[in-house]
Amino acid sequence: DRRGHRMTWKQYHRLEDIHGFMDYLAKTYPKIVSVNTIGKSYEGRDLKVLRISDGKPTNKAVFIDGGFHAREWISPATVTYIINQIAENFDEESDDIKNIDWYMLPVVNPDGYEYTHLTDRLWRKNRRPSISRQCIGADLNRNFGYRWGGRGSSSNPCSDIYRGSRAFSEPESRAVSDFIKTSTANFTAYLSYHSYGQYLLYPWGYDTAVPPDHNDLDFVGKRIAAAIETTGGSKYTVGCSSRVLYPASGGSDDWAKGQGIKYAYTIELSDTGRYGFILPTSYIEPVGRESLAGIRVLASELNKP
Ligand code: ING
Ligand code: ZN
Repeated sequence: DRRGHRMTWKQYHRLEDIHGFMDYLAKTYPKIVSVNTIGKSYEGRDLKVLRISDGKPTNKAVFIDGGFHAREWISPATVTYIINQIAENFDEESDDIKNIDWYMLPVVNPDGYEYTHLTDRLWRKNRRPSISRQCIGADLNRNFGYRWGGRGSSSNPCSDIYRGSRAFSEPESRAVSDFIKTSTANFTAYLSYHSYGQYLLYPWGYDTAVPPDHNDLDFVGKRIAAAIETTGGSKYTVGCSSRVLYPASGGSDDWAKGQGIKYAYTIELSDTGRYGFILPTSYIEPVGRESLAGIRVLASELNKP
């Protein structure tokens, strides 16, 4: 269309529209936006990360992803909402936002995402057949290599929480970890958007233990949750994932924390269960707006000396 892309935040969009939107931003704002394909999914789709940065060498970096689980459509919609707001208004943004290099991967699981649009709306995993070919898909959020294979994950390829045959057996989780590990960016926060339940979760997922700096994670998490509630009214429960939700090993936030990224969170977006995964499109803008308020608070916390 006139704007050069087809994204709206009034509908859920197919992968092609999301990728077209990212490429449009890179083309329109080449001084601050770039798009990098960090790998391919099992079925060969691009894994595209968008970077927004003014290039200051002193900037900290934040990695944000969405779409780990195919059916959680509000997640890619929210990540693209955040991208749109920061990229389109970068010059007017606060120094807190400008002092961060933003890396955003809206769809970690593009094969699953397309499958939920075409065949099975409630699909969760990726689309790689297991060795026995009996069942399809691994849970990408059980496939990361920090305490892989423990509680809250399954060795059964037919389970929705199948962990894969080994840590990073899946091309999608492997690409995320390779990118973060080899990047020269100074990552100090990692956010992974899921749905649903309205939780702001921090490690560890693999066990009910908490990291030594859990008070910092809890403090910043509660500030983010307060900003979300003030902006949009949604109440988020903040806590250690294995305690407030359930134990789950092989999650990306545990792995990010294990890499030394201090503020590692999994955020379960709206709602609390009325619609669940099938969240009406009228929620996209309100959820995006309040999530962006949370991001602004995170940025201000990261900019404190
Ligand atoms: N929830 C996350 C899941 O992967 C989670 C919750 C994340 C628990 C990280 C523990 C650690 O099960 C959804 N909705 O996918
Ligand atoms: Zn999820």
